[in-house]
Amino acid sequence: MKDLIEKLAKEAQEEISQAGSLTQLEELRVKYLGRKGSFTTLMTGLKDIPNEEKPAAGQALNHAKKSIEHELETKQQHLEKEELTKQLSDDSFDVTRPGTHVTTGHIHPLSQVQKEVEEIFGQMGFAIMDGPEIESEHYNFEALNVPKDHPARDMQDTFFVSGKHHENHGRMVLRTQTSPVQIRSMEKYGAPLRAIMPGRVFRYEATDASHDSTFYQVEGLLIDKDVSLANLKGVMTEFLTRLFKRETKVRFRPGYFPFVEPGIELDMWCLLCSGQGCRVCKNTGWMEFMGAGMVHRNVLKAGGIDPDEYKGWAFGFGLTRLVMMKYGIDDIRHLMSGDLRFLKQF
Ligand code: FA5
Repeated sequence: MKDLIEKLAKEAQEEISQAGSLTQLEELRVKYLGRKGSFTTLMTGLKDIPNEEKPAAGQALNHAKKSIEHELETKQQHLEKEELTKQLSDDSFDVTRPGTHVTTGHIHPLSQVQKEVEEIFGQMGFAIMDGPEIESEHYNFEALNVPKDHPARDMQDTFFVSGKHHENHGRMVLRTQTSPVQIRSMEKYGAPLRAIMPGRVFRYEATDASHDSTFYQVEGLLIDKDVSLANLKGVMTEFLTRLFKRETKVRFRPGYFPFVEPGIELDMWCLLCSGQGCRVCKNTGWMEFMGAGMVHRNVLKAGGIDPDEYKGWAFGFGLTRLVMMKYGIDDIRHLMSGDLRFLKQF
C-alpha cells in the first residue's frame, strides 16, 4: 500500500509540474483528489487492508494528499499570474497610465431653488401641486376670468398648438402662467385649500437679459373662510426671510390681473441695500417680486367653490427671476442655455 501511495504521489507531482494551463490543472485535481480520484479510491480501500497496517497507511495517504493539494495550489497561483501577464500584454494595457476622470452631474440651480421654495412652503402647511404644460384655453384664460377677445389676453403673448382643440375647452396652448393649476386644484380638492404650484411656462416674447420665452413660475393659493391679504403679507415675509436667510420686508401696491380683485403687486426689500436705496433698486429700496390678490369670485365659481362661503388669495412669482436675484445672475438666458461653463458654478 505504502509503495502504491508513493508511486501515485510521484506521478501526480510530475503531471502537476508539467501542467500548462488552469484547465489542465483542474483535470488533474479531479483525477487525483476528486470524488472518484485515485487518492479517494485508495482511501476507500483502507478498510480492506489488515488492521495493523491501517495507521501507517492512513498517515502516508494523508501526508501524500496534503502535499499534492499544496502542489496544486502553488501551481495554480503560478499559472494565474502567467495568464494575467499574457492578457495584459495582449491588450497592451498600460498599468502606469493615469485613469479616466469620471464626471458627475449636479442639480440645476433652478431645481435647487425650487426645492428650497417647496420646503419652506411645505413647512407652512402648503401642498405642492402640478399641472400640464400644454393647457386648454379654458384653463389658461376663460376659467381665470379672461374671456375670449378680452384685451387682458394681450398681457401674455401665447404659443398656440396648431391643429389641436380640446373638445369642450377651446384651442390648446403652451400655458403662459401657472395660474391654470389654481382651477385644476380647486376642482380636484375643493375648499379649504392651501397649495403652491411650481412649473414651467411659455410666452411668445422677444428675449432679452430679463425675459425668456421659457421660464418658471410658482403659483400660490390659499382658500378658506376667514382669509385676508394680511395673511398673504405674513406668509410672504416669512417665506422671503427664510429663503434669503435675513430680515426681509414686503409692501403692496395696486396691480391689475383679471383673476384677482383687488389685485396687487408685491415688492420686497432690496436685497443689496435692505431698503436704503441703491443702484440696483434705482434708489427706491424696493424690488418688484410678484403679482397677487384676492381670488376673483368668477374664478372661485369656475373652480366649483361657492364664493359666498369661501374666499382666498393667490400669487404668482417668477422662479427664474428669483434664482437670478439669489445668485446675482445678470442674464436670464444663461439659465436655460445648458452651457456647462455657467452651470458648473452652482
Ligand atoms: C402672471 O403670470 C400672473 N399669473 C401672476 C399672478 C398669479 C397674479 C396669481 C395674481 C394672482 P406676470 O405676467 O406678471 O403675472 O408674471 C409673473 C412673474 O413671472 C413676473 O413677475 C416675472 O417674474 C415672471 N415673468 C414674466 N414674464 C417673464 C419672462 N418673459 N421671462 C422671465 N420671467 C418672466
